[in-house]
Amino acid sequence: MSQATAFVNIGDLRKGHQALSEVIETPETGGGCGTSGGEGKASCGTSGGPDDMPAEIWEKVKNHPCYSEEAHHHYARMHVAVAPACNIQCNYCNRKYDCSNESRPGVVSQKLTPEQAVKKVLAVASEIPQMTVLGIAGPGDSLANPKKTFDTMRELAEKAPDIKLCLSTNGLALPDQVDEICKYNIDHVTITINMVDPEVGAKIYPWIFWQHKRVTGVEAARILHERQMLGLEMLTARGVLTKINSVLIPGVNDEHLIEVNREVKKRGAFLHNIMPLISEPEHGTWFGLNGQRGPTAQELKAVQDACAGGANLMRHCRQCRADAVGLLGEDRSEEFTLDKIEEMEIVYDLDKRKAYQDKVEVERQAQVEAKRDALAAAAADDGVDPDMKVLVAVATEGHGKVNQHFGHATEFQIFEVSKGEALFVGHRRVDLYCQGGYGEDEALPSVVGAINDCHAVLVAKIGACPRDELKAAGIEPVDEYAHEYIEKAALSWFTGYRERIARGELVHEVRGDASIRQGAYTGAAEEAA
Ligand code: CLF
Ligand code: SF4
Repeated sequence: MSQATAFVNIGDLRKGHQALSEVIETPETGGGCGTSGGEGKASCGTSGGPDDMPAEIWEKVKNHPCYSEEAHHHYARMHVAVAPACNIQCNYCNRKYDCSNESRPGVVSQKLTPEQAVKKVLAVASEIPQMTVLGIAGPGDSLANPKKTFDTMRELAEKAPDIKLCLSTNGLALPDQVDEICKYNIDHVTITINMVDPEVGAKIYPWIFWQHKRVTGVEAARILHERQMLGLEMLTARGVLTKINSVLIPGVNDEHLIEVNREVKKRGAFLHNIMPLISEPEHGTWFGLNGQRGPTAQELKAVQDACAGGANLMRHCRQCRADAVGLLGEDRSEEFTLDKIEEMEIVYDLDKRKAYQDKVEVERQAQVEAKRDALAAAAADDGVDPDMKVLVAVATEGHGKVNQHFGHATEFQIFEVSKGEALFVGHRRVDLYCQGGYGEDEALPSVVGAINDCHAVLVAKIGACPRDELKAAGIEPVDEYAHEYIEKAALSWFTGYRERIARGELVHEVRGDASIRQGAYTGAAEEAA
């Protein structure tokens, strides 16, 4: 791929965008992803399809759950924890927990040797045919452990040729490893870039380990910044797709991330993933222990929106563990512990995997067509404000459908719906409401808090008690679109909502802010199901 091709993706920042404070104060009906559009293609660029990018790039992203929002409903990834060491210190990281580069706090249950990792990948691939991507994302830095990382990648490139290889790094060692990355066809590289100004960087990174010694302060941040930019430019020149992860730290780098977006776009980054800081005292991080808070849902969305406007912005990141397995948002790693793998019959059957993925593509096409039909229906003039946008929460366990009971949801997907679009704009983790057949009343306020900016919640089923409480909070529980495709369901509900406004049955009101749940337990759904 040419260098020029790599630059097609992150679009222009919204021209003359508002100050962040203005964006945050804008009611959600007037702000949001689509509002910043209108100057080109939809701002949530990862929802792009084959018509939005060159064929060779579509081939690389179409079944990568992180690089394509649409793919994440259908395809899974896994991480192998072969890289324990790190060459820098971030103020949001406590290695006892995990790598915030690419994960939520939570211990890695088992660190693996490359041999164990390869065996685990083949075991997962034989059981989960929709697992299409293997990533190395810690628990330290993949490139601070180059031998373990590349030994794993080399064997997998031979033994599992249909699996895409992916890695994540803080970028310090990246320029030295670009040749190795290309040698094993690692087509997707994530660099965590939280600043382009070393003064800002000094508030995030207390030290780096560089050329056999520890470097601190602004000098450390300057070296890290230069290595990150150089590594990004080198990958772009070699045609490797890059994703930039940025941790949004209120008061430290929030407005600065707009500058980061501009700089990484200039250097050919494919995607920018702005994630909320996860920071609780019990995580033992410097930020957590010193009272640094994470952003609210509206603060996060405001920064993402300010960076949008044609950009490929990732909004579906789940801040995975470094040993996660499954669809984004689910974690099946417990099914694949080393002792369980020992007892498994591992049959890596390429034909079987391909046949399954062909079926997924048929389903995916049906989802695209359902959305197209629903958009046509939503376009009719109904006399209501044509620019109205609302958020809806959706309970789903995959396949792009509204197919989960309210009480079984450990996260809700958030879609911004207007007459012209139904866009994925994020997810909210929640405490599980249903605990073994009965509702956990204490969990309900936290669920309501997590989706408090939404007008409706679309579910497969919901009990009377949570239904009443949601209504009382001004959130409409909707189960009439059970098992329909999400975008179609959201657009159909929205069309009906507008019709009720047009008939004078209800008055549209702006919703409030929502809270971002920190490190919710995501494995509980299976237990409850
Ligand atoms: Fe893993 Fe990262 Fe590759 Fe994805 S995760 S190394 S790009 S395969 Fe994905 Fe997880 Fe977010 Fe990372 S949702 S934390 S962006
Ligand atoms: Fe932790 Fe990752 Fe930062 Fe290293 S790069 S300190 S492992 S968050």
